Amino acid sequence: MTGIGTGSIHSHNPFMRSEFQFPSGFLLLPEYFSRQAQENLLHLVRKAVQSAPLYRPVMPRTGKPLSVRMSNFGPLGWITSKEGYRYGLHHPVTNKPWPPLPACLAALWQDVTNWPDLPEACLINYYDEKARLGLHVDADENAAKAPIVSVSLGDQALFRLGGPRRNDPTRSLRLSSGDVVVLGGAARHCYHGVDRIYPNTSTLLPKGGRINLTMRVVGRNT
Ligand code: MD3
Ligand code: FE
Repeated sequence: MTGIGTGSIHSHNPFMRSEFQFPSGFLLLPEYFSRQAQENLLHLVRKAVQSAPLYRPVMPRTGKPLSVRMSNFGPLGWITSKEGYRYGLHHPVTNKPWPPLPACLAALWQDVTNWPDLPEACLINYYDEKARLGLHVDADENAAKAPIVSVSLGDQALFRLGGPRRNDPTRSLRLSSGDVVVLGGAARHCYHGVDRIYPNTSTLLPKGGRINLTMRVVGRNT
């Protein structure tokens, strides 16, 4: 079965890939934050991780550690354990409440979304030069229609965005320090991950690496 008219040439031809289309609701705002604003934000993250230290989360079931280290601004924080993923009121190591969301992040949320409520959780991810984040969907929030807003600080990352199914075509883009990404609508439910960090691409963090902040509305009963 070769050639024209078999009807199967497209699906079996490895050179014929379906094309990536940006999901609706995906918005990249390059350099939303000035250098000065990035330094102010970094200072706030540093203060937060003094009381809520970065810790290495583990995969549910296997207990395998992730390479990304995490903390949160509250009131709620996203935490992982062998029992699974959940949102909780306390830091898993110190058992203290999470530090509050800084006003400038609340202001960002109000500037780039139309969502009536403020986010309850802001996950702080720290990537050293070897850290990665595998392709996943964010599905632990009850408020599935609320957007997510992300801020990148420090070294550039190769970010990969796919579609609602794991095997959908993907597109890679570099996220740089000061960039903001808004994930609303369909984009909110798309697969995504971080394939690599590009060392020495920013002078913001003296020891290098990348910080990503993601604000989320969690919703009822957590
Ligand atoms: C696309 N963080 O914390 S931020 C995560 O760079 C996460 O640390 C990545 O994925 C990071 O869960 C990506 C941008 C982002 C956040 C949430 C999304 C992109 C998204 C949800 C759906 C689709
Ligand atoms: Fe995610």
